[in-house]
Amino acid sequence: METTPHTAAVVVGTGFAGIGASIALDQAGIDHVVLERAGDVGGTWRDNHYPGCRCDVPSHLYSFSFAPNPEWSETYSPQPEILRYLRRTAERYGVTDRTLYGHEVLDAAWDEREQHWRLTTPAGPRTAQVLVLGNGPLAEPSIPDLPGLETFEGTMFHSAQWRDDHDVRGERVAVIGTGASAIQIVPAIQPEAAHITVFQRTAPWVLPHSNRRITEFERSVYRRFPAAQRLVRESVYWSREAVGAALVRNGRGLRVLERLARRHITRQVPDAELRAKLMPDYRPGCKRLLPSDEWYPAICQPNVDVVTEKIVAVGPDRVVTAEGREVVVDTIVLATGFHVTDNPVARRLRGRDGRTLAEQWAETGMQAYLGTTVPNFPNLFMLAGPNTGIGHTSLVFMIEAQLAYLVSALDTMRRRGAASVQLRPRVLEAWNAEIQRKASRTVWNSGGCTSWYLDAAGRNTTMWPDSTLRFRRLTRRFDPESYELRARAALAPGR
Ligand code: N01
Repeated sequence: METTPHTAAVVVGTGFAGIGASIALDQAGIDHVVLERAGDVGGTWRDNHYPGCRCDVPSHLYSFSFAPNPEWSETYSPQPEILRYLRRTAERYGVTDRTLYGHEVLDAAWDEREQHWRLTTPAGPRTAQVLVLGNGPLAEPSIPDLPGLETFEGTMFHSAQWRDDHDVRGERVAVIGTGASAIQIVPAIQPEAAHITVFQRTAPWVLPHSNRRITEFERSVYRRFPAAQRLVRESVYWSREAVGAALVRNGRGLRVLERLARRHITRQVPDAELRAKLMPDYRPGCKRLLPSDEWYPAICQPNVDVVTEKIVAVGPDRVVTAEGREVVVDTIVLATGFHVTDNPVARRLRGRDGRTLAEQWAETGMQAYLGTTVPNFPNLFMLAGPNTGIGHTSLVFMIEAQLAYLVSALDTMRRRGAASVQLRPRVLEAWNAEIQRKASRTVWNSGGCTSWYLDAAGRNTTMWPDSTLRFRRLTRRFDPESYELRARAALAPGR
């Protein structure tokens, strides 16, 4: 009889979170596999490869603290370089050897009797004592519910599913959305497309960018003196933290950002009518602040139009607006974001009482203690989970903090001979009350915009409303008193 493969832990996904988790577990001697639905590592940096895609957080910070890369070519790296970095890091630390590709987790159910997770994948079932989710909040493209979208006969794709085989040269293109993805795509394709119509529902706040090439001299210094790069990383961290404080405090700091952004648009958009269209009507930071020196100049080109009228229909060859405008296009790019507050993965996880995480969250909204653990889901550790989002700095910092917590938890389990740890409901209640109280004062909640930071009920279930340093302090060590520990068998031994 065939036995179901079992490992002490299973990690889901191979973005920064999954790769980081696999490295941390390996270093802690925990036997595990990594399940990846695609055929390559990289997560969001593999999937998002649209023209112009690059990170808007400086790479000296947007990388693992334990794997600096002295070879970054620019201060804000383009996507291919980040993907190469992730592949290289995954290979160097053996993650690729532990990864099973084409293994999407279709279902995961906690088995209370056996004290382990039962997973279903296209390659068959697996079990694992501990489940680490590194599937990421920005993984499931959100396709807008526009009447007639399915009748469009031209080429249409989401920004995260860019069709490399499709050439927009000489085409009439509609770009729907003006978020972080769109503002990178439009300047990249503007010189080639015959015409671009940008459909803007909400104008973003755009700040001047400070990207520049990193000289060969600087790189040679980083190669020879890694401490120099660590110093740069520190200084980037603290300057970003200052922006974070402005967003959280929602006070005077935002006025400085607003002045900068207003000066930027005034300098770059001479046409007063267009400028009025592009001027946001909410506080800066309420939605992600977007750095770009190329967005406004691209928008000002004669082959680009900005349409702010609501889209009411899509036909076989056109987009129709509420004011009766019909824009005939060859290609539609849906730069419309992701399912964040309604992550479909929550529907695939079944806890101790058989309910899915989506059902558990239906009443409360997404919430997890330290963005990591939830009651009724023993031995489940989420990375980049609820309220760990930060727009101003590197998510990799938050992920590394969570990894310290994970390793400390597994160490506690091993030392105490615990088969499982389960969060006490009252711990989550108190945690979430504090998060919501703090979030209510931030610009994300009260800045006068609607965004995916808030769920349908208006709760902030995504952003971390405090300093990232505090998050790191809170996650430094596992706190067993917040959990119920079940002692049935020791955590399966390591290698
Ligand atoms: O998605 P978004 P994104 N009709 O959700 C509009 C990360 N990221 O892919 O603002 C018309 O921000 C929507 O309008 P509105 C980063 O965390 C990072 O651009 O809701 N428009 C908005 O303009 C970022 O925050 C980098 O009114 C519709 C846009 O589509 C996250 O990914 C680079 C619509 C969606 O913007 C998501 O960014 C890129 C509809 N029905 C992305 N539905 C880095 O550099 C939606 N919209 C690190």
